[in-house]
Amino acid sequence: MKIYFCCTDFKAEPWLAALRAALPQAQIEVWAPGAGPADYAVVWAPPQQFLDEQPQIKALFNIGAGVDALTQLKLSPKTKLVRLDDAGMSVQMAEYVTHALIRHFREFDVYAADVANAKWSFRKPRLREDFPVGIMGLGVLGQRVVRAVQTFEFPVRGWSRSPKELHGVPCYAGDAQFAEFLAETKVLVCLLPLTEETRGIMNRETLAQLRPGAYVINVARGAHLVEEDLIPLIDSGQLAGATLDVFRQEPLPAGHPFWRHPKITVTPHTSARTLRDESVAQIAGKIVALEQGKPIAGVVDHHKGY
Ligand code: NDP
Ligand code: OXD
Repeated sequence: MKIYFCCTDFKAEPWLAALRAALPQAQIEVWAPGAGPADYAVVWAPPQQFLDEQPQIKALFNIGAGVDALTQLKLSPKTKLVRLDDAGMSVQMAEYVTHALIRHFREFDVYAADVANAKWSFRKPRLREDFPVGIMGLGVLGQRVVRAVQTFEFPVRGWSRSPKELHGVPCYAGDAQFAEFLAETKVLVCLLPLTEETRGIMNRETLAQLRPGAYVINVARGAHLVEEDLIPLIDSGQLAGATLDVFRQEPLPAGHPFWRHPKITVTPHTSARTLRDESVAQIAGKIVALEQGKPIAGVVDHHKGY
């Protein structure tokens, strides 16, 4: 069995070593243009040439949860595309989102500024009932974040494409219930896949439907947010601020206004990192299952785009 590794932005050597240890029977190499046909590939943002040259591939394993870098290429709907299914990312996402939520709710940035000036100050306690958290995307990551937010007793609601039943969580689904979901939300968390339906979903019109003084946490993809619309909404007081981990252009350009806005916190696409050992174990297990003709989880629906 032959497997190619074709991952932009990842150092190949440690991945090759881990994959070879997990699948000793396989021949595993870095893909190069013109290379012969392989059975499987481990990919992250591969070039179109790779897809064009490897139409026979039995499955492409994306080493991330989001497959938008692949769905924007010309990809045969027959190609089995498999995304990472948690693989250690959901607990990281839960940490990141609860950290951003609690930092905002408890006004820790204000304390940090006071402490920097040796000022001993207190803020008036706020009520968590006044900070209902709305999570867009109730998949693997969204549902883990719901649980984390519930631990701290914030009211939480969720929105997804298809209806869901989650214990103690009002769930909204589809376009018809989007406005109702937004109207009740004070802290909006985006954990959607980037598809043609979700691109630009956070914009002037939708963000203005949140509760006044709402806060935005975007941990999904930069293109979910119409970036030009955010700062005017914050400066007018309609929004209280935002924590952003993802951007339309990454790395975020040095001159981008998000870097220096006092009410925007920027992190470098790090909310849930791909963990090599967990990812390799998951991918190797799925390759073995496919070779035995067994079904696997995490196969992307080309029609839905995630
Ligand atoms: P899943 O596929 O498990 O979940 C996606 C969720 O989004 C599902 O609940 C789905 O609804 C919902 N959804 C999709 N389209 C729509 C729509 N048009 N309207 C309403 N809801 C919709 O994905 P994961 O939870 O594993 O990952 C989510 C995203 O997080 C990834 O696609 C990626 O972009 C991002 N991510 C970011 C990382 C980072 O470091 N910043 C790390 C990892 C992931 P339904 O349940 O009905 O299908
Ligand atoms: C992912 C990511 O999609 O890291 O997994 O963004």
